[in-house]
Amino acid sequence: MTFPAKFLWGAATSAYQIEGRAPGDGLGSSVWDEFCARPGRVQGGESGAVACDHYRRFAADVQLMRDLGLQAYRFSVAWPRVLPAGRGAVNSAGLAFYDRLVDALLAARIEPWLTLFHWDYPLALYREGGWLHPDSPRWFADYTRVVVDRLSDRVRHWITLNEPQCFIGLGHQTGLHAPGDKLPLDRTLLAAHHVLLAHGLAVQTIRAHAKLPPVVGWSPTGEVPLPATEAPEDVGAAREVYWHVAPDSVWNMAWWLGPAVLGAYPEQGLRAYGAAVPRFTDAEMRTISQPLDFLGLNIYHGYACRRSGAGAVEIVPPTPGHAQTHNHWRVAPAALRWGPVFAHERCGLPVVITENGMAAHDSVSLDGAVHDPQRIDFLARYLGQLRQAVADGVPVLGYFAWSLLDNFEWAEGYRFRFGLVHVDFATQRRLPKDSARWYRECIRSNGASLPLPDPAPAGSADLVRS
Ligand code: IFM
Repeated sequence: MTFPAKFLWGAATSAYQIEGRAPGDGLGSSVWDEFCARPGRVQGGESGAVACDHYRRFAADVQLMRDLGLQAYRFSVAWPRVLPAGRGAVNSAGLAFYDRLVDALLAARIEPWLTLFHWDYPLALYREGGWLHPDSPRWFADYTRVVVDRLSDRVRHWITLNEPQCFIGLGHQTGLHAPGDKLPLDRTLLAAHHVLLAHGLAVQTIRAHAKLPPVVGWSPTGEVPLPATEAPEDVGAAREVYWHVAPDSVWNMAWWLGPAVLGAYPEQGLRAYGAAVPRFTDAEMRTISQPLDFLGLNIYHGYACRRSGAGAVEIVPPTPGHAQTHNHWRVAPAALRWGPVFAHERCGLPVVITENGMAAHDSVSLDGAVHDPQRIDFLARYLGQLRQAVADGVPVLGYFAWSLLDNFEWAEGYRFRFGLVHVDFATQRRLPKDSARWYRECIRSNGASLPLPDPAPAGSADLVRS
């Protein structure tokens, strides 16, 4: 059991989390700049003002990627860096940065995977109504056009939006992320509808204007329900939960993948949300459901489900003391099998894991190295399960580790380190962790260096074993 011959190995980052706001380059403000300045919203009052200073250090960072043997690098473009007011005047210095980055990647034989939106929404547009504004899908499409016109002679791989569940759920419904809104459900769903339209228009824009034949997808996320055993009834229970829409939350796959991939909001979701569903037209649904080349999945954690004797679905609590990451996410390797399986069997698209990784208690040891055996163990277990998804018949095209660098973890500030490369935020010194060397060998061998037999048990037995 191996990975396909053309399997692509990469690592991912996002603009606000690493670039920093090098002054004097014409960058506009994003909702995250404003949110970070509000007392008490971000751990330690921290922000992405400097972050990894990647804007100035990108060339050395590309060299790090080369040393790691990366075949692909997923980054995001900061919308307010390109269009400081979100629309209208283009900041040529901002676009020139992405030019240089893409050129450096190609010179290092690293394929650029470009995400158009990873949460740093232009503050000026937010003040005009943001994702609630009926013109917001068009604003995003116009921004997409600017990026495509400039970079599509070299960039082939495009991701429209990263984790809509997060920037709408946390940003607009619970207020834990920028812009910090706590909208009622009907307004939240209106913003979500505009996000879906923005995705569809962006796909159309890419396909209409890209110079190189584009490969287009997007990257939803979610905790994956896992069958407690491989018995068909438990697999069925997990599948049912995977596609379920809870009445008060946008944390699900169905409300996002239904329109974007299958052309319709899910019936169960329409019933669950009821009167809060925005008005929409058939023409809008056609705009949203553009053909995609792949489905990006950001997968970190999962929880076990089973079918009870009475036929109901039960969520199975984890064994006390079950392994967790530093930020208290449950370690659940089988998520990287069942997430792709459930998504692919309904959507029919090839899958790319556009994010996976963990926050660990990383620090520089007395010997000067960063030893992160838990991350190595985590990656080995999860990749073993991804290999199982491939064996199950899912066309998995690639895998992006989150993240290349330790970086700004949103409302958590800098306290959770997800990088393969350690960053000393006082000096900006980069130090590849043990996991970076481990990942390099995994890439070099196309996964053959992973332990066999699979280190993680089948199903999610690791979550429910007592
Ligand atoms: O850091 C984030 C990233 O921006 C989006 N996906 C999850 C990561 C870890 O929380």
